[in-house]
Amino acid sequence: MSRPTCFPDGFLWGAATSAYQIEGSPLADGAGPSDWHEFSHRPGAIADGTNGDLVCDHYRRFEDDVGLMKELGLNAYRFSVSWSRVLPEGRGRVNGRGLEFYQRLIDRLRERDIQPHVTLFHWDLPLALARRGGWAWRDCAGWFADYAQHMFRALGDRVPFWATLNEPWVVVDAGYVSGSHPPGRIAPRDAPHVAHNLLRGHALAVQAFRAAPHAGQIGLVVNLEPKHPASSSPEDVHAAARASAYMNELFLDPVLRGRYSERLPQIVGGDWPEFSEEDLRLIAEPVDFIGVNYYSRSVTRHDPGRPPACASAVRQAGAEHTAMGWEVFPRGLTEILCWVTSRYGRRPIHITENGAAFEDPPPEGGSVDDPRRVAYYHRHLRAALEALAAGVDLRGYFAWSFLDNFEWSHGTSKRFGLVHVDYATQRRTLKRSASFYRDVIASRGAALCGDGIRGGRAVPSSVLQAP
Ligand code: GCO
Repeated sequence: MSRPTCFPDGFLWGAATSAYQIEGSPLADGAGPSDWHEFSHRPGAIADGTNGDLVCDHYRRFEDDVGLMKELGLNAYRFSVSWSRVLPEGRGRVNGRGLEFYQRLIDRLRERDIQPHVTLFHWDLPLALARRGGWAWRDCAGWFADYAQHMFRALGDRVPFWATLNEPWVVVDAGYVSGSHPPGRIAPRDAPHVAHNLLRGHALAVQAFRAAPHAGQIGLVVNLEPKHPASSSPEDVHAAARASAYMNELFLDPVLRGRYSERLPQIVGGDWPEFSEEDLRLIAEPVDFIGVNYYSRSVTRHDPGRPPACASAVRQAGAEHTAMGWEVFPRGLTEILCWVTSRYGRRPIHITENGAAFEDPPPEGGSVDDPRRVAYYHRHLRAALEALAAGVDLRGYFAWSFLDNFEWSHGTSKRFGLVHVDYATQRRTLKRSASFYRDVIASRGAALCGDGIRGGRAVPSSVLQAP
């Protein structure tokens, strides 16, 4: 197969955000609180004591932010809807003013030829539903589908791409295994039920989408990472396989193969619940694309002290790590996209998140010098090209993130943005990585080929432009 040196026509060049991480004004205009609003105000829950009350103030500055997206040349923007802005109690009464915010945002995007890629659930659950048991409760799936239906009715005519859930694995693992996200419980016995109800909610929403004539596409967004054994010992090899089943197969197997991974029972000590055939048929409702969030790989060793997979990650001495402590491992992106294609068949994939937090210097001279992020994007976009060359049906790439934002339990201490945000003044400054990405987009990827970066600095766009 000939090696593509640029991305296909119609490729989605995007950046991503999520509602609670950027919007601010979480209770404005009749919105109800979300579980993240409640959680981030618990003393000690967020490492730096920040919360989502203001963050990027995107709720009030979205028009300017859309202008910046245009400057970068994005043709797509992935964001999420805050469920409790639209349905303050999570179900029942619709808050028209909350809905209007998303209508206006989408209208602005469309005026600028930026395609909206809308995620319905990026972790912020209406508090009223969390108090009824949230995703651990079977009814939550139906509440989610009702909310999804409101959104399809209101916006279905102008949204080409919908994602039901973002990273359901994190909802399960951080919410119910480690307890670092809401509900902040260590309740491993609930975890399979939470996973199952998320999947049922996803599928019911897809059914609701199919029930009305919509031109758009709908998919699911998962976080994936290759799990490489730390040694060739059978213990570590098995640990890596378990960790991969737990993270990579838990959601994709039931959606795309109609059953849970055969390795799951070993992971939860033989205790994987018997879910009904009817549920499994529902969950396998076909989707139009898979969204893959990729940040790193994990080098894995056997660790009985770390249930449920009894595996833990080993830090690679000598490797480059981001400010999150994640190894920079671009080849893993090619590997995981090829793995999805070989395990589940060739199907449309969007890279719905990829990016890195680094400790950036402050803005100077109207820019922020972030050579390590430039190099990160450069190498990962090359890895995406490799995946295309290997036959992966890759349709889009979304940088995480458009803006510096509220990085969940880390608060605003970790900066992932292409655009620097000064939280005190709300001033936005394009980082060099943003200029680099703009040049890549303008050349449809040709800027990546050859020596796109030198010494960690982006070369001027005139040099990068393809002839
Ligand atoms: C994620 C989330 C983002 C995070 C990002 C960096 O999907 O994990 O979608 O909200 O901020 O991944 O950790």
